Parts: sequence; structure tokens; C-alpha cells
Amino acid sequence: MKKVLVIGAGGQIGTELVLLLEDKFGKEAVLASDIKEECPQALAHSNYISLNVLDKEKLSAIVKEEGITDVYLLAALLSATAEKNPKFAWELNMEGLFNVLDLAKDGHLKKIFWPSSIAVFGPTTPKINTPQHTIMEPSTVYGISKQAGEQWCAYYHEKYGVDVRSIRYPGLISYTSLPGGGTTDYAVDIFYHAKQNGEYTSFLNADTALPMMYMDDAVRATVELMEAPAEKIKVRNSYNLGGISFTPEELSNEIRKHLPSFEINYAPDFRQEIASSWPQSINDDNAVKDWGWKQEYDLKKMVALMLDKVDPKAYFKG
Ligand code: AKB
Repeated sequence: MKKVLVIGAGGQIGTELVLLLEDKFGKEAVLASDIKEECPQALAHSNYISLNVLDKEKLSAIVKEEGITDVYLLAALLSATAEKNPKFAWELNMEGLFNVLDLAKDGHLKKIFWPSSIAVFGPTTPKINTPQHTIMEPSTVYGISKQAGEQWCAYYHEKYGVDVRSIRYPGLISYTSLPGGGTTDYAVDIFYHAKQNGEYTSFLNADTALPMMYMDDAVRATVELMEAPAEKIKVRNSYNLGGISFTPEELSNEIRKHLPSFEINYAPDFRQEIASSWPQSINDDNAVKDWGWKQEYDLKKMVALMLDKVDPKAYFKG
């Protein structure tokens, strides 16, 4: 019987992934976990347990006692936060992965999902339509940890037969939960500021194109990848996913179609250098060919939905 554990479920991806998994497999088949003792508000109706992924003993006990078959490991420090705390980012992003990979290696898990990122690419990577297999020389701590993690996933699959699957997420855009500590966060923040004040100061330059994706597409891709027959999964480090590529200026032009007086200003900070090292657009032909990936949201559809749904009250209170 399938029983899923989502680790780091209180974050931007987790809160929406848990809902999708519950819809698909039933509430009893999903256990959400996060480092917080208290269940996060967004998971109030889910089965919840407090868990630090670095606590190997507790993780192992939960997996065995609950009869967990599949783990989605989302706990990680993102690019901007990781630059401020490199050692801890490396520890969390790598040790957490090893703790889960080893449980699968020892036969306690059937499948693992582990998220990678466009951050595995670096300044020497071809920037436009970045291929699945290409130069990867990441210049951030986060990117280094994701690139190493990808190779460990491929290694555990090859040597020990671990069924681990992964996606290189672009920047993710959603309104249920805020992103925390990423370089692509501007593309979420902008909606709250546009709705509340009619203006936004971007920490990236006007012409910084980055690949992004609306969260519904990202969580659907995640579950589709995990539910695809194993023989279809040909890439065992991590799949490229394309998403929607746009600059802050293009995003603000689209917002202006709904809020004509919206204004954007630019005050780039340390995140500009990170963004400039990443691809501008991604080629995801392998995901399309291997497990039938198909994106649904474009810029127009995503912007209309975000402006309709974001609630500035909660954002500005926090
Ligand atoms: C970040 O900006 O760090 C993340 C990512 C692209 O992985 N959103």
C-alpha cells in the first residue's frame, strides 16, 4: 500500500504538493512533515508530524512505523539564503538527501523524489534553451549542493537500484505559501506589492530573463514523474523543465494590462549576480519524450491568476 511522506511540507512547494497527493491517493496515504513543532496553518487539515530531516534516527523510525513507501524530500536552503550560511546549506542539502537515499538503499523505501534546480547551471552554461546535458559549473553554494546531489541520486540508482527521481525546478510562482530565500522570489513578491501599493522595487535588473513556472504545473510535473513507470525514466540525475521565461520588465508589462498604473523600479542587490549566472530559458525535450511532460500555464494565464488570488493582507502583516 502506498504511503507518502513529504519532508519540508510547510514550504512553498510542500503545501501545494501535499494537497495534490491527498487528492490523488487519499488523506490517509499522506503524512506531511516539517521542522516546526506546530503544524503550519496551510497544513491544518493534513496528517502532520514534526521532523528534522537531519535527525536520521527519527526519520528512520517514522518511515518504519508508518510504513512509508515514497518520500518527497523538499527540505533545503535556497540560493540566496544558502550564500549567507554556506556550511549549513551544504549540511542540510546533502545530509538530508543521504539520510533518505540510505533508507531506500536498505530496502525501507520504494521511491524518492528529490528536487534539483536551474541553479545547477552556471556562467559557462549555454544560456538560451539550455540542454539537458551540458556544461554545469555552478557558482553558488546552493547550485553546488544541487549538482552534487544530482550525481549522488544517479549513483544510488546505478549502484544500489534506488528509484530516485528528480526535476530541475525553475523559479516557482504561487499564492498559497510564500517562497523563502530564493533568487527568483521577486516574481512572487511583485504581485503582492502591485496589488497593495501599485509599485514594486525589483532586486533584479529589468532585463534579467529567468525560467519560471506556475506552481500547479510544477506539482503536477512532480507527481507525474513519480507515477511514471520506472522504465520510462531515462534521466537519473535530474530532468530539465522549461517553464515560462520572462524578465522583470516583461512581467511588469503583463501586470500593467490588469493594473495600468503599476510602476516598477530597479535596485539590484547580491541576487543579481546569482541570477546572471543562471540560464534564461530551458530545453525540456527529454521530459516531454520520456514521461510525456506538457506545460499548461503561460505568462498571461499565470499573471491573471496571481493577481486574482494573492492576498496582500497576510503578506504585509508577516
Ligand atoms: C531559487 O531562486 O533559489 C530557487 C531555485 C531557482 O531553485 N527558486
